[in-house]
Amino acid sequence: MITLALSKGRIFDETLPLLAAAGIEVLEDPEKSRKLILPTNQPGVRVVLVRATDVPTYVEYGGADLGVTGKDTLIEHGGQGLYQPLDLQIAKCRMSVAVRNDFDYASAVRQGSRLKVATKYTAIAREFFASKGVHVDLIKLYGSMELAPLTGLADAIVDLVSTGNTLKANQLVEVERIMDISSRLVVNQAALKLKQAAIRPILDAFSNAIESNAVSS
Ligand code: PRT
Ligand code: MG
Repeated sequence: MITLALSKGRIFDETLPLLAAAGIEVLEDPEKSRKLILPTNQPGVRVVLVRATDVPTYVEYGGADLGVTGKDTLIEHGGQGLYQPLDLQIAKCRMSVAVRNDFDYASAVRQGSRLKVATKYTAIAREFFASKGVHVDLIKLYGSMELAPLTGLADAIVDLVSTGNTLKANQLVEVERIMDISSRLVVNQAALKLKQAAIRPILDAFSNAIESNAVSS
């Protein structure tokens, strides 16, 4: 049995076409079912639904053989011990710094002021501001980062941006792009060896599907 860990929402939705390319069809809709283990049309393949940030943990410890997870999650929670063979080019976004549109970020940075930065991504934020030589006080949040500059909790946030609509709706502006983000396939090291015959064709099908998407877009 091959177990694939996915999180509900964009990662699940955007992985479906890749699975289809490998001949795998998930037989239940996670938005309708309450099941956490979803069967597929292939008796030897199942999908488990976990929180996005738990995907690396499931795969590392063998609760799943394969998983799909954002580069943000891999950097923040560690991808050590995971084989990362493919950038799937899905769930694309960017990690950025944003501030209130009336906040003079350039001057604050130039004057060497201490910035208060709220984020769920403290490792990425710490590393980014350290590399710029900007002093920061990091405030760890678990969601709704956009609220922090509006309430005076922080001067800036570090968060994922895709369309930019959420920032705009909250009078925030993107002032720096830290890195581009997409989702990766991660594979349990032992499974890769022991279940090669089952895993290899999935990797190949995914990789061909990514290539033809790249050609057509
Ligand atoms: O939401 P939940 O707390 O359950 O978990 P999660 O946020 O960890 O998972 P999920 O499913 O929301 O995101 C899973 C992965 O999708 C992330 O780890 C990213 O790699 C990727 N991804 C791609 C995104 C976005 N795009 C994205 N736009 N993750 C989150 N967002 C959020 C962002 O944080 C911000 O609040 O969407 C909002 C901004 O979107 P725009 O379009 O308004 O700019
Ligand atoms: Mg989310």
